[in-house]
Amino acid sequence: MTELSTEHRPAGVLVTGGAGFIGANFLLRMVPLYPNVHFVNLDALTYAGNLMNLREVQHSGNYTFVHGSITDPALVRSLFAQYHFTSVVHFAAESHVDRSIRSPLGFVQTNINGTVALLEEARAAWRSAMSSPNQVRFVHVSTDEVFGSLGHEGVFRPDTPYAPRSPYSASKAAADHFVRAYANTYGLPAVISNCSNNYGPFQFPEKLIPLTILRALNRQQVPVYGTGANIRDWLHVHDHCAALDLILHKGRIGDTYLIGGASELTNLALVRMLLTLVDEALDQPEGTSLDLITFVADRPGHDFRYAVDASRIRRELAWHPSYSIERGLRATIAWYLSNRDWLDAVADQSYRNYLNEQYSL
Ligand code: NAD
Ligand code: TDX
Repeated sequence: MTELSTEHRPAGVLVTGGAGFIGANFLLRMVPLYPNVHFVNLDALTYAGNLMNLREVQHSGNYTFVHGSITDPALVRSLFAQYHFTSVVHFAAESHVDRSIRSPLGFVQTNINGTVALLEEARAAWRSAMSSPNQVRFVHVSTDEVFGSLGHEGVFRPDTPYAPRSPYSASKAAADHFVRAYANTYGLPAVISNCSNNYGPFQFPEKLIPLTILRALNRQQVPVYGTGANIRDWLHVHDHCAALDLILHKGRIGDTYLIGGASELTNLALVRMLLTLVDEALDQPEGTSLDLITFVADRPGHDFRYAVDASRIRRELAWHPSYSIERGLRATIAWYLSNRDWLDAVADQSYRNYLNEQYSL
């Protein structure tokens, strides 16, 4: 279902989940970079939503925050009517695999039902615009986990069959299928991206990298699941956001772009490198933090390895990751060290009051 596209020129962009980790990094890039484009951030502010992430743009004239859920059709409809969006960039989701194992239903509600509700509103609002090429565009942000688990060899490609194995990845896979169904059945101009594990500023410290940094700073044990042999491909969030910027403007309607960091490591190698770099950043003797590593029970159904073939986005959109893993980890540690107020607010949960303080709700 590919069709060559010239550039899409967004005027108003609905960003869902923009108070989360990747969505916030995306807005921090896009709001100053495109001052003539209005960005509306619709976020339900679950535990993962943090308006402190957006302090740098919160007073920008081309940025508006709306507190609400993608599962609320009347609200989404009213936003389409008010802002006449040309584009949707859909990040909102429940994103943590371990939480999905403990309670899958919330993942069905947001990731599947919420995505379909959003697609319905886009379809209704864009009924007459959908036939004009590039007038409107729906960018769906998904994960490489929809393809399942690899052994030591091989990579995921855009045509790799879906084989999700956790409640999280099953819910993301279902969402991807609905986006394709809307493109095929109704002609909704959609592009899907499936990226590998992100890391960088503003990531909630339930995910491996910020969890390890936070616990090392507090001299707490760092849990490594199983033997630490599982492999992930790490992508710096700034590289991911640069890719999404290109996809929003120049991605081919109907296509799927795989985005990876070309930085595959076992979890144990990653944690060891990270702890060594933390020691360096804190001026501690090398190896001080390594004794914090603690092997714990494995994640049920733990996918062994993810790796993507990102050649399409490299070739078609001239994107490539700019961060090596070492440079990215150094920058990330430096960010967490110089943003202790953010880490403290997350640790003591006071970030949840930021909404009331800033928006007098
Ligand atoms: P996150 O958990 O940090 O943020 C999710 C955001 O969505 C939060 O701000 C939350 O408040 C919001 N949200 C949740 N339910 C909502 C609802 N019903 N309505 C509106 N907002 C809602 O997630 P993230 O790591 O920034 O991931 C963003 C997207 O990228 C997700 O779709 C995720 O599946 C995908 N993704 C993430 C990674 C990664 O490594 N973090 C990798 C690949 C894909
Ligand atoms: O404490 C831990 N110890 C540990 O060994 C945690 C939290 C994780 N792990 C392991 C599990 C994974 O193999 O580290 C690896 C990375 O774990 P997460 O940070 O939870 O990420 P992952 O499960 O790989 O999924 C992430 O990347 C793909 C995001 O959370 C998803 O939203 C994204 O789609």
